[in-house]
Amino acid sequence: MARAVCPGSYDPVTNGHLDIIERAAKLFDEVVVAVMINKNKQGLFSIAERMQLLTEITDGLPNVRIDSWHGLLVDYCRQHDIAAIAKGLRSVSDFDYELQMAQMNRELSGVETLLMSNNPRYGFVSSSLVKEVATYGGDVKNLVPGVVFERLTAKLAERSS
Ligand code: COD
Repeated sequence: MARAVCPGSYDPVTNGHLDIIERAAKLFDEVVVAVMINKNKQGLFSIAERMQLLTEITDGLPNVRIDSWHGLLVDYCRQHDIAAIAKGLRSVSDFDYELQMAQMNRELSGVETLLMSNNPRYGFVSSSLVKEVATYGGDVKNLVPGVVFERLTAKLAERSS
């Protein structure tokens, strides 16, 4: 079985992420979307909330499952018999960083990385920009799945009250 992992912080998942997950799901028998836990970084959404959002938006993709992991991505790949990491590329700056990680991951474990060109519609979209724009009242409705928009709006309202 050909398995891939789509790793990320997903705080929160955006339409750019979803596009990559959907396309990876067409290429592999199974795709695991792994929410990587960074204990030094306080997110807006908890790991459980990010996983719940990912579960809801990938409901229609039967070969996609959601998991979380703390530690090296290559250790997750080894433990789960995953041969490929699937990621999206937005820009030249993404490329430099992603190439470095791809080479390190291959050196450490032999796991290959598939870098997929982003959907140009979402080339400027990142979780951090979405959060910043939404915090100041900007409209991010077209940049994230509907359920993410609802929870993001609710969370920001809760925080400011
Ligand atoms: N369009 C297309 N793709 C996108 C978009 C978009 N608009 N936005 C994001 N992506 C893709 C990118 O491929 C990105 O890599 C991925 O989605 C995840 O994005 P984020 O922002 O949710 O997550 P990051 O960038 O914080 O994730 C970094 C990782 C957690 C994947 C990385 O740090 C990691 O693998 N950490 C685990 C520890 C480890 O193994 N470290 C050594 C690495 S060599």
